Amino acid sequence: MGRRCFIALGANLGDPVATVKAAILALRELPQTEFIAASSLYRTAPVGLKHQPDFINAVVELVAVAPAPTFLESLFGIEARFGRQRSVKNAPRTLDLDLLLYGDEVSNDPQLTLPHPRMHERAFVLAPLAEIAPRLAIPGRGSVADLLLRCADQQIEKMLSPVA
Ligand code: PH2
Ligand code: MG
Ligand code: MG
Repeated sequence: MGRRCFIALGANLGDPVATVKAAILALRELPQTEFIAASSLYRTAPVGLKHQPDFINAVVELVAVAPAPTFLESLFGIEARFGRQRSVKNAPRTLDLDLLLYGDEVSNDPQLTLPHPRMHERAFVLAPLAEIAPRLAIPGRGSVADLLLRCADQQIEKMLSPVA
């Protein structure tokens, strides 16, 4: 059986709007997955990073059949195609794809922690997630809608331009 997966997209180098739109298309075309939904794009202030450009963020939902580590490898493949250089942690990036949720799987593996360990406190993840999955709950954390209310101090702006 396939698992319902949510992937966060983020970019703040080059042309981040074009990159995130193209990455959404790449996710739509991943083999052995069924595309379900993409959120709007959001322009967001950097969280936990100083002196970096604003980000463009979005969230995609799809159903995947590959095991989580294999699926994560396919996300790294898309990051690499978009020129992601893995230098220092949290460097500005052309494209970051984070696996937020893989069904209801819970994992403390440092290579792939599920749910994503910081998603519950980040408006740039929760707002696009709430847009496409308003009744979703994060295992161990609570409902996305409730968690988003606690992030009211974080600056994010929903963009009007269509994603595709
Ligand atoms: N990603 C980070 C750290 N901070 N801030 C915003 N606004 N958007 C991001 O995607 C983001 C961030 C680490 O991946
Ligand atoms: Mg990230
Ligand atoms: Mg990442």
